Amino acid sequence: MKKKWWKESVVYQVYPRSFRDTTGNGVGDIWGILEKLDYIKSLGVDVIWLCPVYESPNDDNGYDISHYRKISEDFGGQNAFDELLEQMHKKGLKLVMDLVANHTSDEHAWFQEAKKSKDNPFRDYYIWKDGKNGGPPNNWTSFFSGSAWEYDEATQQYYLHYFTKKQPDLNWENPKVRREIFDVVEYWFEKGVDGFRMDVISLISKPEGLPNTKYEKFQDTIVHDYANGPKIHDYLKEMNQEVLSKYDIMTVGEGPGIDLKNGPLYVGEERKELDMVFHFDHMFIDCGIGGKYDPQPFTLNDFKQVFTNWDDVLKDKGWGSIFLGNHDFSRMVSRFGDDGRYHQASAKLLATLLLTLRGTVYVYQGDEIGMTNVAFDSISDYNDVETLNAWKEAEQQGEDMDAFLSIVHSQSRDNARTPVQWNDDKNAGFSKGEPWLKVNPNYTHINVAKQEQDPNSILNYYREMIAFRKANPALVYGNYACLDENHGQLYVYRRWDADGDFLVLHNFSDAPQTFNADLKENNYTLAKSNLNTNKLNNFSLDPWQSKILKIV
Ligand code: ISL
Repeated sequence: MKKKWWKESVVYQVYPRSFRDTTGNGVGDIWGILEKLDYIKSLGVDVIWLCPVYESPNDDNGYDISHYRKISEDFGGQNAFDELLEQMHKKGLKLVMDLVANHTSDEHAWFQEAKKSKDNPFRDYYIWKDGKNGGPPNNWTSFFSGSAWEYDEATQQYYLHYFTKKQPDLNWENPKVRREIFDVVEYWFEKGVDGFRMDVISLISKPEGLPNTKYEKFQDTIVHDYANGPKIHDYLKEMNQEVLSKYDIMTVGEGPGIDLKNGPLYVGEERKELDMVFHFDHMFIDCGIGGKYDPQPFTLNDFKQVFTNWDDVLKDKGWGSIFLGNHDFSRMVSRFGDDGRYHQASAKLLATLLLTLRGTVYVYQGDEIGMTNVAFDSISDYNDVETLNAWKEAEQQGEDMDAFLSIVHSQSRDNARTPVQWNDDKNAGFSKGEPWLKVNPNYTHINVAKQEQDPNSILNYYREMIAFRKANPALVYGNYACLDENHGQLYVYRRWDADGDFLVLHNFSDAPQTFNADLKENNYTLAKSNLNTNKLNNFSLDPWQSKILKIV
């Protein structure tokens, strides 16, 4: 496997709206990121992925861009951005931006033109169709509830929007659209940006003829109808050739509908498309027919299988990305760990997991202190458009709304968007004003300032684990083999190459567990654990314990 800086990097994801507000308007800003740059650097990470900071009416918090070359004044404008890039580079940090090119905002100049008339030169930048039998052109639904089509009275046609109706999909069939996007990418690379995370890039090529979907489960519709369209790889190859290949940058494509079969097609090194993708196999592991708002139990074995299968399909071909949370899902410790009694141990276990798998590691802001889900009493405290639309739909369908509120508590994207908990001052030290989204009341005991003081904190454990990974390249590049596929509580794997050999054990339960395996031929030393333990170099684990054993 060829060595590359981005394979060895640990990426820290910043959702700027919730990171740190320096102006008191309740919205995080780039000046706030600058203020905390030394903190980010102190984690030992190499790259910041910055969620969208462009001009936007914020129907979907910046994922609806109205100007691709302008930094939103809410976030501090171009000056703040230039300063951020300069300071980051001085400190040896790289900056990856978010490219949202499946759709624009309906307030983007292109769409404003496009909707003027059927023969407007920009009409073909978007996907317009006549209705059928007095309704939309097909039965597609939006990611955020309701039809994926919006009727435009003035020109009497529908336009396609996979997300909100304020996020019309671009028509990538149109070479002018592709040129516009490639120019945007080039514009930011020329400014010195080090890469792009490409939003829903798997959705840019639409299926021929836009046929009705026959699937009941939305996840299936995504895989079979919306994602991986017939021209997707042509478009990515073209983008690579036209612009990506000319710079020493990294790309990670976000990919609903990317699966084990097509994943390697996006990131195969020979194919020259993208460097990495985010697949969602583990993130939708608990979704039922109704999708995210229809949560179902899952097993640890299914969870392990996802990582094992992906390592298997990518090894020797391309490179993976390892993440357990982002701004679209609930908090990883609440979801895959235990945010009650074993909060600290399980948050550290998940950190150990993240930092010992093969692939580039992405840490989402706040996870390094074990931030948890929140449970607001009223839907009026929620902001996320996905949550609010799902709520409206459930109301219309006459669902039990008390029960639905508890689903919101576990599933809402706002779980990951509550402001970062810096200290126990008012608003967790996030803002002197009224935060755009309430802070999680547990900030009084879960916060950065407190964890800075505690050598055993989750925060300091992240620092240690990041340093540990960097000191042991076998954890980055080494082979991976899962050793306990059928154990319901343990996840045990080996990572090895010429540089080192490790056995990594995790106990995903609140009871002690022992790994029974005949591995006696080796000698083990305990290289790291998330718990202070006296059971050193054996295979017994306390509740939510991780151990990294060095094989000598
Ligand atoms: O959040 C999800 C499920 O609840 C995902 O399906 C998510 O909508 C999907 O992965 C796409 O996410 C990305 O594009 C969206 C934006 O709202 C998300 O924040 C972004 O990460 C539209 O741009």
